[in-house]
Amino acid sequence: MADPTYTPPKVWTWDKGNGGEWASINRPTAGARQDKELPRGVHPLQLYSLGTPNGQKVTIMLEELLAAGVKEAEYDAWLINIGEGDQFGSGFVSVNPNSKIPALLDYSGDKPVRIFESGAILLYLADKFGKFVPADYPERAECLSWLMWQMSTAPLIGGGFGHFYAYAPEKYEYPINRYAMETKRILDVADRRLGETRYVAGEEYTIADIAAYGWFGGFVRGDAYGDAATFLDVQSYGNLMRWGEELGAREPVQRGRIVNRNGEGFVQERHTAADIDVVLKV
Ligand SMILES: N[C@@H](CCC(=O)N[C@@H](CS)C(=O)NCC(=O)O)C(=O)O
Repeated sequence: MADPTYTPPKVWTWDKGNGGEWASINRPTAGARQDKELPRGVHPLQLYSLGTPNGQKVTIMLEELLAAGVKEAEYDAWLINIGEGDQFGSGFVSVNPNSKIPALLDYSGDKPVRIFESGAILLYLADKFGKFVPADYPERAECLSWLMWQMSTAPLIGGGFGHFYAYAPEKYEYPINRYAMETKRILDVADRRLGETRYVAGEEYTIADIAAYGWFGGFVRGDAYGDAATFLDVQSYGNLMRWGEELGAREPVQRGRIVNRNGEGFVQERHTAADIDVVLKV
């Protein structure tokens, strides 16, 4: 049972046994924990990821690019098992010093380019291929503003609400209330915006939608954090539901969502389109 009268000590120290779903991999230090090279496939784009909300953003984007006819967006997607600490291997850390999926290497130029942070990867791919981001201002500013907004909200939804609602060793009322309120406020921002425009950044489908769907898609489908959609009454956000159902019906979204995940109906690693086709039976 948590101590309800906890008083922080003058200097914080790490309590290894503090429990919770991710306790075994969490440490208060950065950097590589073991030597481990990353695998490399045949395509210029090498993605190291896991099909979490942040990981799905990138595979949805790559599938959208391929569906739009961009053949150069062919990619190898390697599974990084964050539960087993793959993100702390030396190869992964050299691509993302922050040890979090997703991370991308682009070998198409003279020198490999590394990109980490899902928002940066979306923008890199959008700019590289000239798709899903407006070229001109003010539309570009609107798209980037909503993209950054999404990036800023994800830790509150995932690290805040999702952690305390689904993963913490006990249900604590204070943080669940705090982050449920904040998550509902964020859902309301999206709902109001989608009451004004068809897509998040305006009338065009952009990387702002792809980023937002990674997180809101689970609430719209009702598969985020157990029954969190009921707890947060997500059905009441009519504009968000309309948008989420439209995006969920897009074939590239359905393809990207299943990549780098274990289990039936999912694709652990993607190296060709056929890896996904065979699972979706298309
Ligand atoms: N802001 C980062 C967040 C990435 C992130 O939090 N990734 C999580 C999975 S969704 C992760 O790799 N966690 C592993 C860890 O914390 O050790 C992004 O959007 O790329």
